[in-house]
Amino acid sequence: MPQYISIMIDASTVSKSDQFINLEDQFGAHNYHPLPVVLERGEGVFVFDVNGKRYYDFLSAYSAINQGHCHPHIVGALVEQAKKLTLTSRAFHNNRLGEYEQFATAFFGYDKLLPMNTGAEAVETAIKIARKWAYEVKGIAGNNAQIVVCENNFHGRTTTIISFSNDPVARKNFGPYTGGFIKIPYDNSEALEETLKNNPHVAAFLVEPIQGEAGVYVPSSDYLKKCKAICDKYNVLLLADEVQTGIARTGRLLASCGNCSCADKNCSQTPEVKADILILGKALSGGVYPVSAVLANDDIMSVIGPGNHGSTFGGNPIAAAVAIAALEVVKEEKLAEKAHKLGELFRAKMNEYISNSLIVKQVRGKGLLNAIVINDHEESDTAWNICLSLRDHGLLAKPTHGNIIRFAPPLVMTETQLLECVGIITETLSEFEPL
Ligand code: IF1
Repeated sequence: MPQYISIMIDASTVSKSDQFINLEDQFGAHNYHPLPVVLERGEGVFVFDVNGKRYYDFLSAYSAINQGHCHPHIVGALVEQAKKLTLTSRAFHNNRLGEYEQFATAFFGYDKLLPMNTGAEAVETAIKIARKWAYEVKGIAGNNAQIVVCENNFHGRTTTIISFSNDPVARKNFGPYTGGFIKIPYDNSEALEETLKNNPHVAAFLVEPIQGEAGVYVPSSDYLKKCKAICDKYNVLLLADEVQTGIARTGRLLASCGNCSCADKNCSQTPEVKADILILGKALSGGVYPVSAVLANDDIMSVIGPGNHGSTFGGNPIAAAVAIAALEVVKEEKLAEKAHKLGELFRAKMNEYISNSLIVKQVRGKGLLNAIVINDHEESDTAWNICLSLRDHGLLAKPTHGNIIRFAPPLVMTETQLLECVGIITETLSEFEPL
């Protein structure tokens, strides 16, 4: 009997959601363990499942949907461009790429942009540029360049990137691993100085301004500033992976902006710390299309020449049109300012709850990238069960590292909606408090 017939028979006895889940289970590789909910539509801060139930989205596709689901301005740009020209490859020019590069370099304050598609590709690109710069500009002897990274980093899934991960689940049995990386503790500028002082072969320091996957760890406020000064002292490039923290998520256009209050003063285009190489992805397209980018000034980007690097889809006209629209939304709707204000409110409300809670230990984060720490051991299923209950109450979130729940709603949320969500979250949590 053909496979699809057996599925049709299942359909009469199994719930609608379970049918979709079973299909993935049967025909898809098992590289994820999703929360059991099947979504079919999104609008702004909401997603809707196949039964029409509405949820607040508190994951935003891991911060790709900062502009909200299916933002009409971004989807409009996608549709218009898709009807005209979708892909040329970089063998030929297209009439959208240059316009996008001009727009984005002005937006972030760099000379040049190198377009890619996914975050991991952009990280790989930054690593390649840094190594080439080390040999051709800094003068490190061939094949000796080292890149300093942080413990508990998350930069993507390629073989090189997982080589310098210390998450056994992401890395085990994928060797042999790529060499040339030195791992130091996060939020420890002394460790960086110590490493650079003793090693003339370091090309770059690759860092997340806030460690997302590790559980939303916000470093001390002067960490990046100190790191940048140390990097400058030893002629080492600072590579900021803002794939998750960038594009207004943390209350300013870029999280590497430091601890100034530019969200209030609208000075987000002149960050306090300016990375030598800026890595963007996710919300660069508002989650509408895979768009990533690496930005740098000419003294660094000029090491890349024809044939050194590329991608069939990188810089395609749809990506260019979508990214311009996505950045326009960030600016026009003042999403950095909104994330800053709503984030303060969210943490204040959660702290009120935590002061009388036994089940929640802490809330931490910046802007609308936040997490709560559940008072249980890392292997417990409490956080997972809380997320199942949140789902039943109409709010979607996902645990990270067992006992941590990340809360990252779209930035287009209103204050009234945020307060309603705080209500849903605290009510759900109270069901889990010990009696
Ligand atoms: C998954 C995490 C988030 C990233 C940073 C590069 C990339 C990511 C700082 C790579 C990607 C994603 C990937 C996704 C889950 C998600 C994630 F929990 F795994 F860590 F967001 F927190 N730099 N993060 O966060 O970008 O190639 O995926 O476009 O791998 O399951 P990508």
